[in-house]
Amino acid sequence: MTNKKPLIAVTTTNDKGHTFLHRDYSDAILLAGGIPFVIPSMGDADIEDELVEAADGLLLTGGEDIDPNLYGEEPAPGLGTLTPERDATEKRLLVKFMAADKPVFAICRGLQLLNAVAGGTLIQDIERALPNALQHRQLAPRDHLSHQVEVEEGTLLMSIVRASRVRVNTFHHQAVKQLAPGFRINATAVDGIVEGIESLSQRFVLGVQWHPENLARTDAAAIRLFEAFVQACRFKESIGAGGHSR
Ligand SMILES: [Mn+2]
Repeated sequence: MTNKKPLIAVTTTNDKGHTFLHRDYSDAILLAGGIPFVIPSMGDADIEDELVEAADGLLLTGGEDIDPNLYGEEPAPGLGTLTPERDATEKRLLVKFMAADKPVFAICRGLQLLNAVAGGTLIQDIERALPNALQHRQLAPRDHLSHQVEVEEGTLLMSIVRASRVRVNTFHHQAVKQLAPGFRINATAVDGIVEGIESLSQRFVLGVQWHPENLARTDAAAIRLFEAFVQACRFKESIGAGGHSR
């Protein structure tokens, strides 16, 4: 373990010539003791390799819908805006960070990308697929805690939030359909919508469907998520039995 602040690669949306990141993401990393390192969409494999080597962890942020081609489905009515270049960049980075066993924290779209890249599928539009589901696209302010999620016992998520129920904000219309192999569900809403997943084999590959970055100043579970992620990024190798060391 080192006292140096870990460097966290943070993914962004490229839109109309701008690289866009909501400031709450970088503020939450700073608050948790990390250094946010904002990365644009890229296409250069050598640069990406160097980035993965330089960075201590990857934060996959929220954004537009995941291209259903990524999980072997055709576009359905209700599918929103796609950002294929971002999908491609994030997919390559995710695979490389996971291969290096560096921590990945995936928020909202990030969780969906994680599940798709790891071999799962997505509900393209919750309202169409599940008309009786809760409202998962809240119209309340970003930091309003809209719905409850039940946290699974014995999960990494439970060890971080230390509560079997948390209230969360919600800004998504897509969700996990089929869970990726090698992952487990760690949180669920009362309507059955998956609200969190984590890797069974990697030391810290965790996704949440809500937006803890908007809650980092006000909600204990939210800041703990960022602190646990940044803490995991301080370790250069696996801890404990069963981990592989380098
Ligand atoms: Mn939700």
